[in-house]
Parts: sequence; structure tokens; C-alpha cells
Amino acid sequence: MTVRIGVIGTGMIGQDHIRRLTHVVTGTRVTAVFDIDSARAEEVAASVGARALPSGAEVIGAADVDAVVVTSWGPTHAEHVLGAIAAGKPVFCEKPLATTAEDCLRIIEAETAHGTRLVQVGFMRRYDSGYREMRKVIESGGIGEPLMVHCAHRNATAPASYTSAMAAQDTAVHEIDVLRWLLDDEIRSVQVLRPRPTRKRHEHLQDPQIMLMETAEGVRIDLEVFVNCQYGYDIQCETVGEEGLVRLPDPAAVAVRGRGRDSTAVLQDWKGRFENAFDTEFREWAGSVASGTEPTGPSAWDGYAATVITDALVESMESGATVGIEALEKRPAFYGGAER
Ligand code: NAD
Ligand code: ISE
Repeated sequence: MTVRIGVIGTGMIGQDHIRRLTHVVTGTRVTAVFDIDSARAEEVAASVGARALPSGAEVIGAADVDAVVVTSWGPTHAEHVLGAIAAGKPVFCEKPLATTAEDCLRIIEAETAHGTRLVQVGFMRRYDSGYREMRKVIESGGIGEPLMVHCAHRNATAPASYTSAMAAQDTAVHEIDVLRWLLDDEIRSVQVLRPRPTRKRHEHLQDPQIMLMETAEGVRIDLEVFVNCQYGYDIQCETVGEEGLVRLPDPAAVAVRGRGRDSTAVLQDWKGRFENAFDTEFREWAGSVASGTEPTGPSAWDGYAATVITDALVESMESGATVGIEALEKRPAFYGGAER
């Protein structure tokens, strides 16, 4: 069976996912797209033999759309995800699930009322082979109980439109999701430190930032977010346990010797770094749609948790205070928690 997919948002990552669904994943076909930039939507649709429709609602409602991918601008995600749930169609939504915790809760309510999971959020790091290996080691007790995690998330440069809040909402959000999953633990408090700012930033931006977090089990996490580090895209993660440590591998790169140096290249952006993770994420999601089973990837609850934690990080970045997080204590049974 071919899964027919409607895509809402044909910008940078929308086009990349359309390419993936057309040329990389087997058994999927993009049949309809929408973007408020209609010229872009028409051009992208024509390139894959799909139709450009006049609204997101029409993509969701189309008879030749079995499942929906939302890759539009973050503040529009909630509307399209709620539309897909109302239509009873599986929906893959790029991060963030929604830009406010209230909108995430509306999605959770709608999905719970529907009765089965329809929503998957695009936290692709859970599909990266390095993180998957790390999780296996931790789960199997290979380093004893985890005690501390040291992380860094560095981008070469950030545009003028990138704000200090986006360091949490757009960038650290990936660590927040992957660490909750890696440790199978919940983040209970956060604090943001503001080191000396780099002169390479746009004036309005606090960069770098150090994000300190503590989990319910008492694991201490330190995360450096540095989005103008100049030298490339660099993701580091090391979990230290009672009996050892496990470290995320750097992507494979050939060693070059020449001009008196022994060197390896550093990747320049997230697309190359997580390409395999994106491919696996879509293969597994499309597989669940094709078999009519619930998605197994990040849920609407995970999307809500990420938004609650990034809100707390932004509050702390502005005030300097430690911010406690209580909203996540009662995970509904629908999402694998103890109580409803
Ligand atoms: P982009 O600006 O390139 O594209 C966004 C598109 O959404 C634009 O074409 C815009 O016209 C369209 N749009 C805006 N409002 C719309 C609406 N109401 N309905 C339909 N389309 C609308 O941005 P992008 O980089 O492609 O990011 C899109 C989303 O993907 C964001 O939520 C972003 O956080 C996420 N993203 C995720 C990753 C990742 O690593 N998983 C990486 C980059 C972006
Ligand atoms: C971007 O939106 C992403 O999701 C990337 O993975 C991240 O590294 C970058 O900082 C974000 O701006």
C-alpha cells in the first residue's frame, strides 16, 4: 500500500521532507501541499507531481491524503494538528508541537478524546544511531546509574532573526527531548547562566548560554548552547554514571594528512548531521501509518513537555533564577503515565 501524504508548509524543511518522502522512503507519495506562499507551493507540488491546494484544511480533508505532515511556521502548527485530529488522520508535526503550553494541552485533549494516538512530533534525535546506542548502554546498566550529563549544541552562525529565547525554544529543545528519552526521567528544575557574550553575535542576542537542569532522580545536566561558534555544527553529549561513561560519537569523517597537519572536517549544519536520523524517523512513521498502528515516536505529551521546559528556560534566562517545573508530574495513562 502506498501512503498518500499531504504536506502543509513547503519551506526549507518541508521541501527536504518532501524529497525524502518521494525519493528515500519507500511506499510513500506526496499528493497535496499547501503554503501561504502559493508560488512556492505550486513549484514544489509540480516537482513531485502533487497538487497545490488553497488551504491547510483542504489538504487535511483531501480524499487522496491518508496522513499529514506539518512543516509550516511554528505558531501555525496547533491549528493544522488539531485539524488532522478532527479528521481522524495521522499527523507528523515538526517541532515545536505548538508554541504555547495551552495549545499543546488542547492537542492532548483532542487526541485523548479521539481514543488512539494520531500525533508524532519531529524530534529526530531519537532516531540517530549514536543516541540509540547510548540509550541501550544506559538501559542495560552499562554505566551504572546515570549521575551527570554534559552536552553542547553549537551552530556555526545564527541569523539576525534568531532571538535569545530561541536558544531554548528552537535549539536546546532537541536536547530536552532526547535527554528525557535517554534517561527515562523528567526535568524538574532549570537555570540559565549568561557567560560573556561572543562579539560574533547580533547585538540583541545572548550567546552563548549555559542551561543547567536537574531531573526527578537528581541527575544534573549542563548544556552549552552556542549558536555563533563559527567553526561548524557540533553536537556533544556525555553521560557519566556510577561505573563509567557513555559518549555520543562524532559523525564519521575521513582523516586527512597534508600540509603538516592531520585533520578531519567538521560538518556545517544540522541537515547533514542528522540526515540518517530524519530518514529513519520517516521510515518508521510511514510504516506505522501503512500498518494502521499507533506511531511509536515522540508523542503530543513529549511535545507538551518540551514546551513547558523551554518556557521555564526562557523565564530563567530573563530572570537568572532557578525555575521549578511541576506541570509534568501527572503524565496521563494515555501517554504511558500512572494516572489519567
Ligand atoms: P521556513 O521558514 O523555511 O518554512 C516555513 C514555511 O511555512 C514557509 O514556506 C512559510 O511560507 C510557511 N507558512 C507560514 N505560515 C503558514 C501557514 N499558516 N500555513 C502553511 N504554511 C505556512 O522554516 P523551516 O526551517 O522549514 O522550519 C519549519 C518548521 O520546521 C519549524 O517549526 C522549525 O522549528 C522546524 N525545523 C525543525 C528542524 C529539525 O531539526 N527537526 C530543523 C529546522 C526546522
Ligand atoms: C534549528 O531549527 C534546528 O532544529 C537545528 O536542529 C538546531 O541545531 C538549530 O539550532 C535550530 O535553529
